[in-house]
Amino acid sequence: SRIVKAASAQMGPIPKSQSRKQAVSRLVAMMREAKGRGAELVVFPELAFTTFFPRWMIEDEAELESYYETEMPGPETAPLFEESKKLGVGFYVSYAELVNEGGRRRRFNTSIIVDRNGEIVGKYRKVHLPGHSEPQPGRVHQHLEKRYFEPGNLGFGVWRAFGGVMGMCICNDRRWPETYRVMGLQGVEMIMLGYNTPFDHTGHADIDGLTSFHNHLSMQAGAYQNSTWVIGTAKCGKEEGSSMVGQSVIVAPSGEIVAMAATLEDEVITANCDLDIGKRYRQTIFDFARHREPEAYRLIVER
Ligand code: CDT
Repeated sequence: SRIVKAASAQMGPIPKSQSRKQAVSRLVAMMREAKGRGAELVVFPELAFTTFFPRWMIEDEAELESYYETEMPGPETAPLFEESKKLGVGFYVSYAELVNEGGRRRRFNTSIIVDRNGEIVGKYRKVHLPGHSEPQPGRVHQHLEKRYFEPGNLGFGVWRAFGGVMGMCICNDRRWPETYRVMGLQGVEMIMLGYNTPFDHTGHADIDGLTSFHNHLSMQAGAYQNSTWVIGTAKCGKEEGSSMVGQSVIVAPSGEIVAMAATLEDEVITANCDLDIGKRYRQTIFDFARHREPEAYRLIVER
């Protein structure tokens, strides 16, 4: 067996008034708790340093840019990296990224994997951006990710770390089978992801009423069909009037949930994740080399 002692560190709401420094100290406290329980890797939520700002139409550029990171680590996020190195605990975290690339300012919803020495080993930019680019009339909370980010341009990579093959994605990506399959084809053994999922995310009561079910359905299916562990971490609870789903989970390659958060607050859950469980699935029912029929899938990559 190849055990990765992993934690999901769920966050309760981050109010608009909460500083990055305060958010980072919450993350550091949970990293310490995870370490105390033997974890070597902690998965934090999507956009974990600030409130979920895409819920507002923000016209003031300076205000909008205040939510983005221009360097990672930066002065306010550095304590998380220092703690990581000190404790020997790696992590996944997501943040809004502002960069000069190709001669222009670009904004992405980004995540990184940091190893046990506090060094960044992998970077991902969210591919599936939900919501709208213009405010929608009649919505209590907007969801303007399409306005504030451009689709990720790094694809779905995997990285050798923590004794296995690690992958990542962000929130809405978890609902798309292609996300998991592209990493599955690269032999991924553990996928880390963070999410912010408001209970009113579609505006249709019949769909929104199934928010918790669809949250787990997506991650459990992705794990099973690709023989991989999935660790999904929420930012949840009532944030600035928007209620968001919790139930952060650690899902085994069997598709079974082996740990789940019980609150809508800052909460650490842990599991000993044996990467060799995935191997068993990959060598039998999901032996891609023997059983896949790519010729029949061509439509998948058509526009
Ligand atoms: N953050 C994020 O991607 N949330 C979406 C819900 C919003 S859809 C308008 C999700 O898929 O959970």
